[in-house]
Amino acid sequence: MSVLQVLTDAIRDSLVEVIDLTAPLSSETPIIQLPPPFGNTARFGLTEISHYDERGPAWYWNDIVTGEHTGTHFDAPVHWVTGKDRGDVAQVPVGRLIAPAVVLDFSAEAAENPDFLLEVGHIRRWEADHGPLPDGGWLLYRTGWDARSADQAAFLNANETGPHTPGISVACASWLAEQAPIIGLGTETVGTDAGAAHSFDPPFPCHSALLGAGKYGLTQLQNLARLPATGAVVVAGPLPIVGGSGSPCRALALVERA
Ligand code: 23J
Ligand code: MN
Repeated sequence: MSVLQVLTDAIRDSLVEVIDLTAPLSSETPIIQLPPPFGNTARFGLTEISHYDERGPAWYWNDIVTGEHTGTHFDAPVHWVTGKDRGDVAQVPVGRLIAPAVVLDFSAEAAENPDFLLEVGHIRRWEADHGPLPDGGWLLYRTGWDARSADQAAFLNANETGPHTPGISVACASWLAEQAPIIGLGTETVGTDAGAAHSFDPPFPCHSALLGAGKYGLTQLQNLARLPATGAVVVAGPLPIVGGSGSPCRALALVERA
């Protein structure tokens, strides 16, 4: 039997489970909030065109309003100044949108400390137990933050010193960009960087290093708790927005059930 026949049979028979990693898109979906003087992204919104009425008696449809970086979304290299000469979201090779993924679970650490930062040593210890990070695949960073995603205030977790959400250290971001074989980093938080990363040196090191190295970001993921540490396959579907810096994205995982 062909590989694809085996796969589709396995999905039909629930030997391969399809898990949705995507947050529902609505006007309630949390968005990042940058301080002045920076610009901010739009909330997701629907504008009704017709609803089986005089504007269209047999059809319902909407226009959508959204930022490229609203909700579960894909960061393309050109999103950051370090990647300004690299690809936009329409130029991501489609073969990279289906890739293996590993899940590193630091939800206990993040529950203790919302500013928890992943270090290279954490990844090295994880690799000692589970093997190397996947060549051409995703590092999905579980922090438990998806449990907060229905509530913008809890999700951004900001106080007078700014947002406090878990992330990746400067050294670890450089290492993931330059040394690790991954194509990208997926997180449960509003962006790939820690809430406090505005004051890191350099600021926003995940964006800076990974996108500068031509790697990708995938954010506001859900249901990583349902994935195994190794062996999942991620299917990511950003829209091919010509010239776009990113896109809302349907992210699915395929997981083999024993
Ligand atoms: C612009 C500036 C800073 C950040 C971001 C965007 C994101 O997190 C994003 O969605 O790419 S941290
Ligand atoms: Mn983004």
